[in-house]
Amino acid sequence: MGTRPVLEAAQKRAARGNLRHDWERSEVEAIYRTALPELMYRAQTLHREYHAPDRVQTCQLISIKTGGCPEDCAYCPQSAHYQTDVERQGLLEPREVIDVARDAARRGVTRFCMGAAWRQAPEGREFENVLEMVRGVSATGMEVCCTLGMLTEQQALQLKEAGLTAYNHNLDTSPEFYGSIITTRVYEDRLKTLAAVRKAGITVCCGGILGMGERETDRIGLLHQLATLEPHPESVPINMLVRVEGTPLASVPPLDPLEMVRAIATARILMPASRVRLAAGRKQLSPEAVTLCFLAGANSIFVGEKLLTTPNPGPDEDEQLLHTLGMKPLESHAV
Ligand code: SAM
Ligand code: DTB
Ligand code: SF4
Repeated sequence: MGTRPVLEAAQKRAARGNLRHDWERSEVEAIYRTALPELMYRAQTLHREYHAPDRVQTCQLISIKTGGCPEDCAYCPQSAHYQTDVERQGLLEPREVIDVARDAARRGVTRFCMGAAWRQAPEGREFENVLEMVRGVSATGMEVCCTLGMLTEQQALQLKEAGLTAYNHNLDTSPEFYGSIITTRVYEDRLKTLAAVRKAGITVCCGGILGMGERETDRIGLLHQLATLEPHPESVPINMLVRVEGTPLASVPPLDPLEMVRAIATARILMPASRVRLAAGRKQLSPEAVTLCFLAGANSIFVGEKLLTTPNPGPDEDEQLLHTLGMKPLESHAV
Protein backbone atom coordinates (compact mmCIF):
# COMPACT_ATOMS: atom_id res chain seq x y z
CA MET A 1 0.00 0.00 0.00
CA GLY A 2 1.33 3.47 -0.87
CA THR A 3 1.19 6.39 1.60
CA ARG A 4 -2.10 7.76 0.32
CA PRO A 5 -4.20 4.63 0.77
CA VAL A 6 -2.67 4.12 4.25
CA LEU A 7 -3.50 7.70 5.20
CA GLU A 8 -6.98 7.37 3.79
CA ALA A 9 -7.58 4.14 5.69
CA ALA A 10 -6.34 5.73 8.92
CA GLN A 11 -8.54 8.78 8.38
CA LYS A 12 -11.48 6.51 7.76
CA ARG A 13 -10.84 4.52 10.91
CA ALA A 14 -10.49 7.68 12.98
CA ALA A 15 -13.58 9.14 11.43
CA ARG A 16 -15.61 6.01 12.07
CA GLY A 17 -15.28 6.55 15.81
CA ASN A 18 -17.38 9.69 15.45
CA LEU A 19 -20.27 8.13 13.61
CA ARG A 20 -23.60 8.19 15.40
CA HIS A 21 -26.28 5.54 15.15
CA ASP A 22 -28.54 6.86 17.90
CA TRP A 23 -30.13 9.72 15.99
CA GLU A 24 -33.51 10.79 17.32
CA ARG A 25 -36.21 11.34 14.74
CA SER A 26 -36.58 14.90 16.03
CA GLU A 27 -32.89 15.54 15.33
CA VAL A 28 -33.27 14.25 11.77
CA GLU A 29 -36.28 16.49 11.35
CA ALA A 30 -34.36 19.52 12.65
CA ILE A 31 -31.49 18.85 10.23
CA TYR A 32 -33.83 18.27 7.27
CA ARG A 33 -35.63 21.55 7.98
CA THR A 34 -32.52 23.68 8.50
CA ALA A 35 -32.36 26.80 6.31
CA LEU A 36 -30.88 25.66 3.00
CA PRO A 37 -27.65 27.72 3.09
CA GLU A 38 -26.83 26.39 6.56
CA LEU A 39 -27.82 22.83 5.63
CA MET A 40 -25.57 22.92 2.56
CA TYR A 41 -22.68 24.37 4.56
CA ARG A 42 -22.89 21.62 7.19
CA ALA A 43 -23.22 18.88 4.60
CA GLN A 44 -20.35 20.22 2.54
CA THR A 45 -18.10 20.59 5.61
CA LEU A 46 -18.63 16.94 6.59
CA HIS A 47 -18.38 15.81 2.99
CA ARG A 48 -14.88 17.27 2.75
CA GLU A 49 -13.82 15.68 6.01
CA TYR A 50 -14.62 12.21 4.73
CA HIS A 51 -14.44 12.33 0.94
CA ALA A 52 -12.58 13.93 -1.96
CA PRO A 53 -15.02 16.69 -3.00
CA ASP A 54 -14.17 16.49 -6.70
CA ARG A 55 -14.69 12.73 -7.05
CA VAL A 56 -17.78 10.84 -8.01
CA GLN A 57 -18.18 7.08 -8.18
CA THR A 58 -19.62 5.76 -11.42
CA CYS A 59 -21.80 2.66 -11.21
CA GLN A 60 -23.44 0.72 -13.98
CA LEU A 61 -26.68 -1.19 -13.73
CA ILE A 62 -27.82 -4.19 -15.69
CA SER A 63 -31.19 -5.88 -15.48
CA ILE A 64 -30.37 -9.59 -15.41
CA LYS A 65 -34.02 -10.66 -15.12
CA THR A 66 -36.72 -8.25 -16.22
CA GLY A 67 -40.43 -7.86 -15.43
CA GLY A 68 -43.08 -10.27 -14.23
CA CYS A 69 -42.34 -9.65 -10.55
CA PRO A 70 -44.97 -10.95 -8.09
CA GLU A 71 -44.54 -7.97 -5.73
CA ASP A 72 -46.89 -4.98 -6.07
CA CYS A 73 -44.49 -2.05 -5.46
CA ALA A 74 -46.58 0.88 -6.74
CA TYR A 75 -43.58 2.65 -8.28
CA CYS A 76 -42.23 -0.29 -10.24
CA PRO A 77 -42.67 -0.90 -13.96
CA GLN A 78 -41.54 -4.51 -13.44
CA SER A 79 -44.40 -5.57 -11.20
CA ALA A 80 -46.69 -8.17 -12.79
CA HIS A 81 -49.61 -6.36 -11.14
CA TYR A 82 -49.45 -3.46 -13.61
CA GLN A 83 -49.69 -3.09 -17.37
CA THR A 84 -46.52 -1.30 -18.50
CA ASP A 85 -44.37 -1.32 -21.63
CA VAL A 86 -41.64 -3.39 -19.97
CA GLU A 87 -40.89 -6.56 -21.89
CA ARG A 88 -40.35 -9.62 -19.73
CA GLN A 89 -36.97 -11.29 -20.03
CA GLY A 90 -35.80 -14.41 -18.22
CA LEU A 91 -32.42 -14.62 -16.50
CA LEU A 92 -29.60 -13.64 -18.86
CA GLU A 93 -26.71 -15.99 -19.53
CA PRO A 94 -23.65 -15.43 -17.30
CA ARG A 95 -21.42 -14.93 -20.35
CA GLU A 96 -23.58 -12.10 -21.68
CA VAL A 97 -23.55 -10.29 -18.33
CA ILE A 98 -19.81 -10.75 -17.82
CA ASP A 99 -19.14 -9.32 -21.29
CA VAL A 100 -21.15 -6.20 -20.46
CA ALA A 101 -19.25 -5.89 -17.16
CA ARG A 102 -15.84 -6.17 -18.84
CA ASP A 103 -16.84 -3.46 -21.24
CA ALA A 104 -17.95 -1.24 -18.34
CA ALA A 105 -14.66 -1.85 -16.50
CA ARG A 106 -12.72 -0.87 -19.62
CA ARG A 107 -14.63 2.40 -19.70
CA GLY A 108 -13.58 3.15 -16.11
CA VAL A 109 -16.79 2.20 -14.27
CA THR A 110 -15.92 1.13 -10.69
CA ARG A 111 -19.12 -0.55 -9.54
CA PHE A 112 -21.36 -2.98 -11.39
CA CYS A 113 -24.86 -3.72 -10.10
CA MET A 114 -27.00 -6.63 -11.28
CA GLY A 115 -30.73 -6.25 -10.67
CA ALA A 116 -33.42 -8.92 -10.89
CA ALA A 117 -37.20 -8.55 -10.73
CA TRP A 118 -37.64 -11.23 -8.10
CA ARG A 119 -39.48 -11.20 -4.78
CA GLN A 120 -36.67 -13.36 -3.46
CA ALA A 121 -33.54 -14.90 -4.90
CA PRO A 122 -34.35 -18.34 -6.35
CA GLU A 123 -32.70 -21.62 -5.40
CA GLY A 124 -31.09 -24.05 -7.86
CA ARG A 125 -29.75 -23.49 -11.34
CA GLU A 126 -30.77 -19.85 -11.60
CA PHE A 127 -28.98 -19.02 -8.37
CA GLU A 128 -25.91 -20.94 -9.56
CA ASN A 129 -25.94 -18.78 -12.68
CA VAL A 130 -26.08 -15.62 -10.57
CA LEU A 131 -23.08 -16.89 -8.60
CA GLU A 132 -21.23 -17.43 -11.85
CA MET A 133 -22.02 -13.86 -12.89
CA VAL A 134 -20.73 -12.56 -9.56
CA ARG A 135 -17.48 -14.54 -9.96
CA GLY A 136 -17.00 -13.19 -13.48
CA VAL A 137 -17.72 -9.57 -12.56
CA SER A 138 -15.56 -9.82 -9.47
CA ALA A 139 -12.62 -10.83 -11.67
CA THR A 140 -12.79 -7.43 -13.43
CA GLY A 141 -11.75 -5.66 -10.22
CA MET A 142 -14.94 -3.60 -9.98
CA GLU A 143 -17.10 -3.53 -6.87
CA VAL A 144 -19.85 -6.10 -7.45
CA CYS A 145 -23.39 -5.44 -6.28
CA CYS A 146 -26.59 -7.46 -6.66
CA THR A 147 -30.21 -6.69 -5.95
CA LEU A 148 -32.27 -9.85 -6.14
CA GLY A 149 -35.01 -9.33 -3.56
CA MET A 150 -35.09 -11.21 -0.26
CA LEU A 151 -32.16 -13.48 0.61
CA THR A 152 -31.67 -16.27 3.11
CA GLU A 153 -28.54 -16.26 5.29
CA GLN A 154 -27.25 -19.22 3.27
CA GLN A 155 -27.68 -17.39 -0.05
CA ALA A 156 -25.93 -14.32 1.35
CA LEU A 157 -22.96 -16.49 2.37
CA GLN A 158 -22.81 -18.09 -1.10
CA LEU A 159 -22.85 -14.65 -2.74
CA LYS A 160 -20.07 -13.48 -0.45
CA GLU A 161 -18.05 -16.56 -1.29
CA ALA A 162 -18.48 -15.84 -5.01
CA GLY A 163 -17.00 -12.35 -4.52
CA LEU A 164 -20.04 -10.12 -4.00
CA THR A 165 -18.98 -6.88 -2.31
CA ALA A 166 -22.37 -5.16 -1.89
CA TYR A 167 -26.07 -5.99 -1.79
CA ASN A 168 -28.75 -3.43 -2.63
CA HIS A 169 -31.99 -3.70 -0.73
CA ASN A 170 -33.92 -0.45 -0.28
CA LEU A 171 -36.21 0.53 2.57
CA ASP A 172 -37.80 2.93 0.07
CA THR A 173 -39.78 5.13 2.49
CA SER A 174 -40.83 5.53 6.12
CA PRO A 175 -42.30 2.53 7.97
CA GLU A 176 -45.62 4.45 8.22
CA PHE A 177 -45.95 5.05 4.47
CA TYR A 178 -44.62 1.64 3.38
CA GLY A 179 -48.04 -0.06 3.40
CA SER A 180 -49.45 2.56 0.99
CA ILE A 181 -46.78 1.63 -1.56
CA ILE A 182 -46.31 -2.13 -1.16
CA THR A 183 -48.75 -4.67 0.27
CA THR A 184 -46.99 -7.92 -0.64
CA ARG A 185 -44.23 -7.60 1.99
CA VAL A 186 -43.52 -5.68 5.19
CA TYR A 187 -40.71 -3.43 6.41
CA GLU A 188 -39.52 -6.18 8.75
CA ASP A 189 -38.87 -8.49 5.72
CA ARG A 190 -36.49 -5.88 4.33
CA LEU A 191 -34.69 -5.50 7.66
CA LYS A 192 -34.26 -9.28 7.89
CA THR A 193 -32.54 -9.50 4.51
CA LEU A 194 -30.34 -6.53 5.42
CA ALA A 195 -29.29 -8.39 8.58
CA ALA A 196 -28.47 -11.54 6.57
CA VAL A 197 -26.33 -9.46 4.21
CA ARG A 198 -24.44 -7.91 7.14
CA LYS A 199 -23.96 -11.25 8.81
CA ALA A 200 -22.35 -12.62 5.65
CA GLY A 201 -19.84 -9.74 5.61
CA ILE A 202 -21.25 -8.09 2.48
CA THR A 203 -21.53 -4.29 2.52
CA VAL A 204 -25.01 -2.82 2.50
CA CYS A 205 -26.49 -0.56 -0.16
CA CYS A 206 -29.78 0.77 1.16
CA GLY A 207 -31.79 3.86 0.39
CA GLY A 208 -35.15 4.89 -0.94
CA ILE A 209 -37.34 6.76 -3.37
CA LEU A 210 -38.61 10.32 -3.05
CA GLY A 211 -41.57 11.74 -4.94
CA MET A 212 -44.07 8.92 -4.40
CA GLY A 213 -46.64 11.27 -2.87
CA GLU A 214 -45.14 10.84 0.60
CA ARG A 215 -45.07 13.68 3.10
CA GLU A 216 -41.93 15.40 4.28
CA THR A 217 -42.19 13.43 7.54
CA ASP A 218 -41.92 10.20 5.51
CA ARG A 219 -38.69 11.37 3.91
CA ILE A 220 -37.44 12.22 7.39
CA GLY A 221 -38.64 8.80 8.66
CA LEU A 222 -36.72 7.00 5.90
CA LEU A 223 -33.52 8.92 6.65
CA HIS A 224 -33.95 8.19 10.35
CA GLN A 225 -34.28 4.45 9.64
CA LEU A 226 -31.15 4.44 7.47
CA ALA A 227 -29.05 6.46 9.92
CA THR A 228 -29.94 4.23 12.87
CA LEU A 229 -28.79 1.05 11.11
CA GLU A 230 -25.55 -0.04 12.74
CA PRO A 231 -23.23 0.06 10.90
CA HIS A 232 -24.63 2.62 8.47
CA PRO A 233 -25.20 1.34 4.92
CA GLU A 234 -21.90 1.92 3.12
CA SER A 235 -23.91 3.07 0.14
CA VAL A 236 -27.15 5.09 0.26
CA PRO A 237 -29.02 5.44 -3.05
CA ILE A 238 -31.50 8.32 -3.11
CA ASN A 239 -33.84 7.77 -6.06
CA MET A 240 -36.27 10.30 -7.43
CA LEU A 241 -39.34 8.42 -8.62
CA VAL A 242 -39.30 7.74 -12.35
CA ARG A 243 -43.00 7.97 -13.12
CA VAL A 244 -43.89 5.12 -15.46
CA GLU A 245 -47.13 4.85 -17.42
CA GLY A 246 -49.25 1.96 -16.18
CA THR A 247 -47.99 2.03 -12.57
CA PRO A 248 -50.26 3.42 -9.83
CA LEU A 249 -47.80 6.29 -9.30
CA ALA A 250 -47.69 7.32 -12.97
CA SER A 251 -49.39 10.64 -12.32
CA VAL A 252 -48.29 11.71 -8.85
CA PRO A 253 -47.21 15.37 -8.96
CA PRO A 254 -43.49 15.78 -9.67
CA LEU A 255 -41.18 16.29 -6.69
CA ASP A 256 -39.58 19.67 -6.01
CA PRO A 257 -35.89 18.94 -6.81
CA LEU A 258 -34.91 20.85 -3.67
CA GLU A 259 -36.39 17.96 -1.67
CA MET A 260 -33.75 15.72 -3.28
CA VAL A 261 -31.12 18.28 -2.30
CA ARG A 262 -32.35 18.43 1.30
CA ALA A 263 -32.56 14.64 1.59
CA ILE A 264 -29.04 14.17 0.20
CA ALA A 265 -27.60 16.85 2.50
CA THR A 266 -29.34 15.28 5.49
CA ALA A 267 -28.06 11.81 4.54
CA ARG A 268 -24.54 13.25 4.23
CA ILE A 269 -24.75 14.79 7.73
CA LEU A 270 -26.26 11.69 9.36
CA MET A 271 -24.00 9.16 7.60
CA PRO A 272 -20.88 11.15 6.73
CA ALA A 273 -18.66 8.20 5.81
CA SER A 274 -21.17 6.56 3.46
CA ARG A 275 -21.37 6.98 -0.27
CA VAL A 276 -24.56 8.82 -1.10
CA ARG A 277 -25.80 8.01 -4.58
CA LEU A 278 -27.91 10.33 -6.68
CA ALA A 279 -29.63 7.29 -8.20
CA ALA A 280 -32.77 7.18 -10.41
CA GLY A 281 -34.28 10.41 -11.69
CA ARG A 282 -31.21 12.23 -12.98
CA LYS A 283 -32.70 12.46 -16.44
CA GLN A 284 -35.62 14.40 -15.00
CA LEU A 285 -33.39 16.81 -13.05
CA SER A 286 -31.80 19.95 -14.54
CA PRO A 287 -27.98 20.20 -14.59
CA GLU A 288 -28.34 22.88 -11.91
CA ALA A 289 -30.35 20.59 -9.63
CA VAL A 290 -27.80 17.77 -10.15
CA THR A 291 -25.04 20.24 -9.27
CA LEU A 292 -26.81 21.14 -6.03
CA CYS A 293 -27.12 17.41 -5.24
CA PHE A 294 -23.33 17.07 -5.63
CA LEU A 295 -22.79 20.12 -3.41
CA ALA A 296 -25.12 18.53 -0.85
CA GLY A 297 -22.78 15.54 -0.72
CA ALA A 298 -23.85 13.10 -3.41
CA ASN A 299 -20.70 11.30 -4.57
CA SER A 300 -21.97 8.43 -6.65
CA ILE A 301 -24.14 8.15 -9.78
CA PHE A 302 -25.42 5.53 -12.17
CA VAL A 303 -23.96 5.88 -15.64
CA GLY A 304 -25.08 4.35 -18.93
CA GLU A 305 -28.09 4.96 -21.17
CA LYS A 306 -30.41 2.85 -19.03
CA LEU A 307 -31.06 2.24 -15.33
CA LEU A 308 -32.90 -1.11 -15.16
CA THR A 309 -35.76 -0.41 -17.56
CA THR A 310 -35.92 3.40 -17.75
CA PRO A 311 -33.61 5.91 -19.47
CA ASN A 312 -30.62 7.55 -17.81
CA PRO A 313 -28.44 10.38 -19.19
CA GLY A 314 -26.00 9.07 -21.80
CA PRO A 315 -22.19 8.98 -21.44
CA ASP A 316 -21.63 12.15 -23.48
CA GLU A 317 -24.03 14.16 -21.37
CA ASP A 318 -22.45 12.88 -18.13
CA GLU A 319 -18.91 13.45 -19.32
CA GLN A 320 -19.83 17.00 -20.27
CA LEU A 321 -21.46 17.70 -16.90
CA LEU A 322 -18.54 16.34 -14.87
CA HIS A 323 -16.12 18.23 -17.08
CA THR A 324 -18.06 21.48 -16.65
CA LEU A 325 -18.05 21.02 -12.87
CA GLY A 326 -14.38 20.03 -12.75
CA MET A 327 -15.29 16.69 -11.18
CA LYS A 328 -13.76 13.32 -11.99
CA PRO A 329 -14.83 9.70 -11.73
CA LEU A 330 -13.18 7.67 -8.96
CA GLU A 331 -9.99 6.05 -10.12
CA SER A 332 -10.57 2.65 -11.62
CA HIS A 333 -8.67 -0.35 -10.26
CA ALA A 334 -10.04 -2.65 -12.91
CA VAL A 335 -7.78 -5.40 -14.21
N1 SAM B 1 -36.65 -6.81 -6.87
C1 SAM B 1 -35.59 -6.36 -6.08
C2 SAM B 1 -36.02 -5.45 -4.96
O1 SAM B 1 -37.08 -4.85 -5.05
O2 SAM B 1 -35.27 -5.32 -4.00
C3 SAM B 1 -34.49 -5.67 -6.88
C4 SAM B 1 -34.85 -4.79 -8.05
S1 SAM B 1 -35.79 -3.32 -7.65
C5 SAM B 1 -36.20 -2.71 -9.26
C6 SAM B 1 -34.54 -2.21 -7.01
C7 SAM B 1 -34.97 -0.85 -6.54
O3 SAM B 1 -35.26 0.00 -7.63
C8 SAM B 1 -36.22 -0.74 -5.69
O4 SAM B 1 -36.01 -1.06 -4.36
C9 SAM B 1 -36.61 0.72 -5.84
O5 SAM B 1 -36.04 1.45 -4.78
C10 SAM B 1 -35.97 1.12 -7.17
N2 SAM B 1 -36.98 1.50 -8.17
C11 SAM B 1 -37.82 0.66 -8.83
N3 SAM B 1 -38.63 1.35 -9.66
C12 SAM B 1 -38.31 2.66 -9.52
C13 SAM B 1 -38.81 3.86 -10.11
N4 SAM B 1 -39.82 3.84 -10.97
N5 SAM B 1 -38.24 5.01 -9.74
C14 SAM B 1 -37.23 5.03 -8.86
N6 SAM B 1 -36.72 3.94 -8.28
C15 SAM B 1 -37.26 2.76 -8.59
C1 DTB C 1 -31.42 1.79 -6.63
O1 DTB C 1 -31.60 2.32 -5.51
N1 DTB C 1 -31.82 2.31 -7.77
C2 DTB C 1 -31.51 1.43 -8.87
C3 DTB C 1 -30.72 0.29 -8.19
N2 DTB C 1 -30.81 0.64 -6.82
C4 DTB C 1 -31.08 -1.10 -8.44
C5 DTB C 1 -32.71 1.03 -9.66
C6 DTB C 1 -33.49 2.19 -10.21
C7 DTB C 1 -34.57 1.68 -11.05
C8 DTB C 1 -35.34 2.77 -11.74
C9 DTB C 1 -36.47 2.24 -12.54
C10 DTB C 1 -36.05 1.35 -13.69
O2 DTB C 1 -35.14 1.70 -14.46
O3 DTB C 1 -36.69 0.31 -13.86
FE1 SF4 D 1 -40.38 -6.53 -7.89
FE2 SF4 D 1 -38.31 -5.13 -6.99
FE3 SF4 D 1 -40.05 -4.05 -8.74
FE4 SF4 D 1 -40.85 -4.48 -6.27
S1 SF4 D 1 -39.20 -3.09 -6.91
S2 SF4 D 1 -41.99 -5.00 -8.13
S3 SF4 D 1 -39.74 -6.34 -5.77
S4 SF4 D 1 -38.69 -5.74 -9.12
